[in-house]
Amino acid sequence: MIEKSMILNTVSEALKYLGVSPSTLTREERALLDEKGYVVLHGMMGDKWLEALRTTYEKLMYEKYGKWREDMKGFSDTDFWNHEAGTRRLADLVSEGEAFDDIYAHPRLLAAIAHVLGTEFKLHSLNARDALPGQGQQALHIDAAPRKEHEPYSLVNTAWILDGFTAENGATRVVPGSHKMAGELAQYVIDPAAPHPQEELVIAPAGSVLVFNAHLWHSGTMNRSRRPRRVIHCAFCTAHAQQRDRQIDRIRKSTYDRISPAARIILDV
Ligand SMILES: O=C(O)CCC(=O)C(=O)O
Repeated sequence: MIEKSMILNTVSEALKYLGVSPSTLTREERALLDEKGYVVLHGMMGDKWLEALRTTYEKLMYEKYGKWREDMKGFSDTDFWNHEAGTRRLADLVSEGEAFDDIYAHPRLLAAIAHVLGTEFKLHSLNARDALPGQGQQALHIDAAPRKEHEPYSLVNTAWILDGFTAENGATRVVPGSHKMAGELAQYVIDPAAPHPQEELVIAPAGSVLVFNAHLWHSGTMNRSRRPRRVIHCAFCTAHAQQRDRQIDRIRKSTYDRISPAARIILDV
């Protein structure tokens, strides 16, 4: 248990106090991150926490879009950096509810981030996304700036799966190994909107977390079900990069006071 008054100065110290070490992940999980560029961590959210996350998620979405309905009309998102018609999105959830506090401080998650980025990292963004029925197909893309050969990775993204990913409901597609390809995706793929011959659809139960190197080619797919497919995306960048949402300017005092010193280090506040 970390005392609220404890002084931690670095991510390495924060990881140590959270009990994170390389062996927090299995050898196989680490190998999947290295070779395929992604791994699904199972059983990350228990039933009670999942319910709290879904409830908070729906409350915030209700405030923004009104009640979710299967026949809801597509809308274009006007206040989110990545406009995407037909998709409910929320940005910067850090100070939007206690249920989110344990996401970016989860030891297994942090072990995965440290495996890819080393111990000099911080939260980049904490957002939510779910496509309405009949919507959500995206072109393959990467979330990080293109990397030159031999440059280190700069960003890792994660999808906290609140509704199990199925073959029908718009699961994320990924192209295994593509994180190793330096340069622009357009150098390799003529039509990023088309199915890719090597793509895999990530099928995973609610409560699990997809961790993927943000240089991995990936995209949302169309939600062909009649239900929402809700995820929270929690991304991490290297320590000297700019956060998507600069927490030092944005965090509410009540959030700062509530979270642990280790979580504050991860948020860079
Ligand atoms: O939600 C997903 O399945 C992926 C979303 C994504 O890649 C994006 O919005 O950039």
